[in-house]
Amino acid sequence: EIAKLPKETLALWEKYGADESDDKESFQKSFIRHVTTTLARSIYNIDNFSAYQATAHSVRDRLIKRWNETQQTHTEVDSKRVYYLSLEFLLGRSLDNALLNLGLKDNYGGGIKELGFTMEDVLEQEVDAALGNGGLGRLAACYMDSLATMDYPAWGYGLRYTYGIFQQRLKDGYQIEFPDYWLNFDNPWELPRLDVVVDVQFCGSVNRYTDEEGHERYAWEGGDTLQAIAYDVPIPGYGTKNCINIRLWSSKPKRQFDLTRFNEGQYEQAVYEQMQAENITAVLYPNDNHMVGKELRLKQQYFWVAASLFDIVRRFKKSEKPWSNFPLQVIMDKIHTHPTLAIVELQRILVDLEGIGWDEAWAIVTQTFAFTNHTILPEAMERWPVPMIQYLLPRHMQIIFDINLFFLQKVEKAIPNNRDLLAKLSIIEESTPQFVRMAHLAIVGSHRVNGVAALHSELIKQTIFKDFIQFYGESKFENKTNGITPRRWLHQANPKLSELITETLGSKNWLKNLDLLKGLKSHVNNKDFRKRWVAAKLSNKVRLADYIQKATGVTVNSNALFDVQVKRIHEYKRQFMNILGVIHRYNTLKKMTSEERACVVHRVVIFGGKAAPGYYIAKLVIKLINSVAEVVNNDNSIEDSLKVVFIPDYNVSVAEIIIPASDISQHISTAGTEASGTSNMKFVLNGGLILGTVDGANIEICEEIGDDNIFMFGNLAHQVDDLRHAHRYRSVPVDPSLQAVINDIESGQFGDSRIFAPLINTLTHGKDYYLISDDFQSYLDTQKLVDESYKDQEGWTTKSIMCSAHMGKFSSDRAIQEYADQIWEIKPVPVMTKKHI
Ligand code: H53
Repeated sequence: EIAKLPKETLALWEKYGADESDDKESFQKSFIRHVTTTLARSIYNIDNFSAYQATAHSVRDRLIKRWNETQQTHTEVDSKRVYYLSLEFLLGRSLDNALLNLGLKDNYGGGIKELGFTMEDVLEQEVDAALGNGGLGRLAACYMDSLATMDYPAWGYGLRYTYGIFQQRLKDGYQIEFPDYWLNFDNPWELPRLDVVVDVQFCGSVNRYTDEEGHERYAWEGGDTLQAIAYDVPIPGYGTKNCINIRLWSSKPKRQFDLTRFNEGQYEQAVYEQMQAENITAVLYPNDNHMVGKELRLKQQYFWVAASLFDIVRRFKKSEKPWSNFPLQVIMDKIHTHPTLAIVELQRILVDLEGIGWDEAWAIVTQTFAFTNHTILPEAMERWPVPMIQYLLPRHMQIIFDINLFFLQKVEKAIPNNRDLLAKLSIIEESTPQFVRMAHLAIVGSHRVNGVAALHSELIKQTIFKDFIQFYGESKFENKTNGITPRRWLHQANPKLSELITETLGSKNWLKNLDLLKGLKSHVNNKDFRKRWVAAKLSNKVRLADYIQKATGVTVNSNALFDVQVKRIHEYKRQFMNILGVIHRYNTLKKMTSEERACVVHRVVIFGGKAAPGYYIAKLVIKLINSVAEVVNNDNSIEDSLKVVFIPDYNVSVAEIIIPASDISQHISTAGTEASGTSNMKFVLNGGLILGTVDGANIEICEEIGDDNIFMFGNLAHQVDDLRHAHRYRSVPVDPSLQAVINDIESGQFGDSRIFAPLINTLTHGKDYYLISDDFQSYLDTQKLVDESYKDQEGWTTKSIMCSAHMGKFSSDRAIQEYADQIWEIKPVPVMTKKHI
């Protein structure tokens, strides 16, 4: 079409097209232009926040240019794209990341200084985009960074929640929640696409009819229609022109106003309905690894998959390829069971709207989807009541029943006369009411299923999906160990260490090929290198100590051992065991003489993490941590040998300060419960050691870095069932060291002990489901080993260097490469740079 334009028009586009260069002067020009035009301010009234906005807008201009070129290239090449469907994208801040990935940081840092600001102050102004709860959401963000960096044609699809994960504050040691209205100011990192609007239908009824060719067809009619509006979030790759897109949907009513109602005087009713529609994307559900069966959540899920599929199908149809090509053009990875309705929606589109026969449609659907499972916790398994789906999505419920019927017929044919197996595999749980088991639907509707760490991928085959192996065999199930992006989690979060690594290895290539970190091994005995390694850690600890002072008022000594556990507060993650261990340490210190205490390693125990607002026991753990901190931190008799802090409102930006500063971090879930964990990888990559159980990715980290460089303890996954059984039926005595700690709490050492009774009950009367008693002694013993090792500072430094050097495997680039080659079957598409048209 461009070819048809007159030459003069093309010449104008050439001449005036956005020429956003990357040098310092161009940045300064664009900064000043944004201050005066976009922000309508002047040199007289510009503060750090305005400086942030103007910088962000200048970067955004450059991002958009790359983003446009990427989209144009992908349209022209039209190769297979991967669509990453995730209800959570925990992106954190964008400015620093964009500056580094685009290679603008140095020029812009210098440029902004000359304009009277510092880059540090400007970066501090940005609020986190916190559209996720924890590991799952942050993994999605890391994967988008890798997909962009490796030039893959990829899209993310999610929801644009008006409120992200709540802000956590502390009052009297208790968590209180505040809404996270992150869109208070304009958000320069999104491009509203008000022209990309999709209708999404709910409720109504299904009518059967016969089409012109005499085929029986179904039409879903009536009900309510809402609209999904697209907001695009550009994700720049590192050291490439590629800039991919996350499309987030926001809900709004189809009609702005019900005029009849309005005229009839029912103004409030009309506005109410408008609000109902906007409610769908109002808030991120604040539960991590826990299903809450709220109707609104189901509506969110369908709203999101319906809008995304419409968009994907529309893009495919533009190419005018036959439907059989759909799986050659499109692969969708379902991030956990949240988008499972997409399977049903695609089948509905193909059968009801496109008139394709059931079997042909089903073959297309199953080839199009892959399913990544992220947990085996029973409370996180999604099940929806059949009547709820029937009411909201009547046609989908019929399709689910049909999918189940045909699937069970196949099972019956392959393994006849096994009613028990049929009941176990069925997508429908035959209870009252019936439930739809989303994980079963996800397995049946996908051609591949994978877990997220080696142990987890084995466990899903042995436990929750065991019965499916009987039918499918093992080949449908595989492992893709998680990864993290070294760009954000080392280069950006730990500039001093990043600089040292680059200098030592002679180039920045390690940022795109993390295996190159192995090159650090040959420098492990180099005195100067070691000195700088230690200095980088210390300066990160000083930075964290400052932050702790500001956030909690507690003064900590940067020379102490920093012991960190930051993650969602959950019983299976056992922050409770950590704080019980702290009480044991405290009371041991109290019994020591001053001389004895002079020989112990000083510790700062740092906690951080949010508890789901309705998770009573997790919230009590926070209260206990703070009560212990209060007593310990004010006890002069232990002479600063122990400090305990709970850093409020743990989020991505806070993680960027905490992780580089840790000496040891704790990943101490009950064996078999943490699917992978990803912060473990971040800590070790930054030269922090870990204290962990034999669980999730800890196991593979240990394999890579060697067991000399990690502190592992506790019972193994295969022992868990027997141990639980023993607790349940034989009432095993509580471990004596643990009993002593329980007694301390019950004596009122940390305030009114009645407050903590429900928590203590989980150990005593509650059968200790997470096996704290069974692991407690080995936990304490291993903590002693940590102290001993830390006394040998030289030895510790060697371990720290060896840790980082062996972390190549845990780059999200490796993980994405494996997904791309082995599951998604997609190829990189390098972006072709064009002049302005
Ligand atoms: O997903 C992470 C894992 C981690 C796992 C986490 C997760 C959530 O954050 C929420 C729901 C869910 O099913 C799983 O707990 O072990 O590392 C990324 O795979």
